[in-house]
Amino acid sequence: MSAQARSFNEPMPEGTRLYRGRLSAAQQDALLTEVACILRAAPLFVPRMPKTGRPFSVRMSNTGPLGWVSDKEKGYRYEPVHPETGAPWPAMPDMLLRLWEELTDYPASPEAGLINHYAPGARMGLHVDVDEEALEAPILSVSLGCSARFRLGGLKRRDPTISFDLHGGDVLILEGPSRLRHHGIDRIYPGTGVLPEEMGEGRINITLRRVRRP
Ligand code: MD6
Ligand code: FE
Repeated sequence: MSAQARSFNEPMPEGTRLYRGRLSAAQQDALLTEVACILRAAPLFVPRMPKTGRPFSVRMSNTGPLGWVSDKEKGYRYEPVHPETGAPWPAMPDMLLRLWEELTDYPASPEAGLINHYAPGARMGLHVDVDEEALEAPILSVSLGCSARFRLGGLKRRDPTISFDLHGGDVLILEGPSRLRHHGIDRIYPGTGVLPEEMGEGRINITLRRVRRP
């Protein structure tokens, strides 16, 4: 289906902006090439839940001066270095910085680009992103590779949810009154997109975040 054909009539709550097919096929390929390069320097790691140490099914890495990490001992936080290599996170691709400038009004650059890799069967439970000091800043998400079922809820965990699919090239922003909405990924749809060979089958999602107040 073309980006056009699936872009009509998707009412979103205030503060939730969905840009269907925002990246062309060529832009998606170019960004995936940059992500492949980032992942060679900062390999995907398995984050673990605070306290229980239970592994996430999603593997992660980061780009930019700060990266989101989680382990049993210290929990969710931002760190300037990779938890396994100890090296600084690779620089954020210009393409992503430009996308942030074009689509947000925020007066400072994103500091963290969290890269999530979903193999078939991986999912992301309903959560709120609250580890940032700059909660007034938007979070901008870019989807690449396979499509996925995204669930968007309310401010309270048990509020009703809506679901829609995110496809490669889609950009989703949560800001203002939607910044603290619960959300998650129920599943990905294998066979609906391609990633560079070394990443295997699956989906990549990159979320751009401002962590500290400028
Ligand atoms: C994902 N996205 O699409 C997970 N968070 O794989 C997120 O958790 C997310 O899409 C904040 C804002 C937008 C998002
Ligand atoms: Fe999130």
